[in-house]
Amino acid sequence: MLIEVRFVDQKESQRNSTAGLAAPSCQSELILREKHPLNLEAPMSSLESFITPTSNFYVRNHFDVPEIDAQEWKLSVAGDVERELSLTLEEILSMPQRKVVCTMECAGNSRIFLNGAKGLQWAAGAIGTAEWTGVPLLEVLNLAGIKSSAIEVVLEGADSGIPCDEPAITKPISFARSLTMEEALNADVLLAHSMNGEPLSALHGYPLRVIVPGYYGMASVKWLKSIHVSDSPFRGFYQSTDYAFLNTTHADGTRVAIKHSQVKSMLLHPHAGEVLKRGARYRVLGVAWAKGLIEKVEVSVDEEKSWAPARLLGDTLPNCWRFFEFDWSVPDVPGHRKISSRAFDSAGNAQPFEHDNDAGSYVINFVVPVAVTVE
Ligand SMILES: Nc1nc2c(c(=O)[nH]1)N[C@H]1C(S)=C(S)[C@@H](COP(=O)(O)O)O[C@H]1N2
Ligand SMILES: [Mo]
Repeated sequence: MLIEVRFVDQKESQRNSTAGLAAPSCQSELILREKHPLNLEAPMSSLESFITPTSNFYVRNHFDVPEIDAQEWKLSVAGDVERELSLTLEEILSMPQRKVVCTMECAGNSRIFLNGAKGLQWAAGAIGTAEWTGVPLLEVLNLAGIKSSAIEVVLEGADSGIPCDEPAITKPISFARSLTMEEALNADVLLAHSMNGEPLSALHGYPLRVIVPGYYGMASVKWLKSIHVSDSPFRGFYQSTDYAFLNTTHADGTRVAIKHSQVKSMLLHPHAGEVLKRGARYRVLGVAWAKGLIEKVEVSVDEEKSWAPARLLGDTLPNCWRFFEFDWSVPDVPGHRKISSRAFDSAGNAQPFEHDNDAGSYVINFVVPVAVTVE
């Protein structure tokens, strides 16, 4: 299989960096976090445009990328439906289309800030924003006809394997997640065939993937092979063991799935370890996102004693990140300084100062100060 991105070795990029973050430069290579399966992270320096170029968009795989022949490929729709379907790509492409722009973040993004939590050691670049084109999932569900007994829609990818560090699992499983009926019928949930105007690449789910705007990336199942409409709650591994809250359980004792993106912001300039000129005027730049809309962002340049509003840039778009800036008069005294940003969403949620331990090594959205040196 051809991989169309170039990437740099993680250790190499760490040598040139502070706190494990890729050294900011104009390089656009993804950082290799794991070879088998392939996991790639965007360098922070490549996250400054509203749309993330596909070549800089992070890749999160649990298993090897499946090889799919689009001529042979079919999407099966079964379960609690009036008519079972087996749709070719051509048939899907002839259905009503919709474009959705949204930010997608891996639920494990920023894990390095948990200092040793198990899992891939993502810095802050397992995030990106893209324009997706596809058929709303509800169009396919309407075509099949949902029975009144249906409560969930299970979306299954064509990739499979045995998850590592899971002795209880001895046979290959596939990557699958479910949506409640209400979630599945949101017109913005797409079966996407294109990303940023081009057919999906193999790494991003060719020929068809799910896009669930406003949710962490795990909901957006790649290499979709089947849709199963179900009359009972799905309790698959990636729904109720992995990507699930530790101390929050259903009545049957299984864990509650992680779903919505929680409000978060990060600074792009300055980056950790940056050296700033004393007395200079510095344009602090960052980005904030949440499910829904960002209401405001505040910046602190005094160790989080006081906060001042940042200027939000660009238009406000649901489920999309929003850049912000803040003019800082760098103090005239040399020394170490810390800068923090904190986002608030329109649903009234504030970015927290501490990690929610119930989320385990996921949902890492707490405020992380950036340490700089004034010279
Ligand atoms: N079939 C399948 N879908 C998947 C995954 C996977 O491993 N297999 N990873 C999920 C996770 S955890 C994330 S964060 C996103 C990443 O999408 P990307 O690789 O296009 O950035 O895909 C999701 N969909
Ligand atoms: Mo993820």
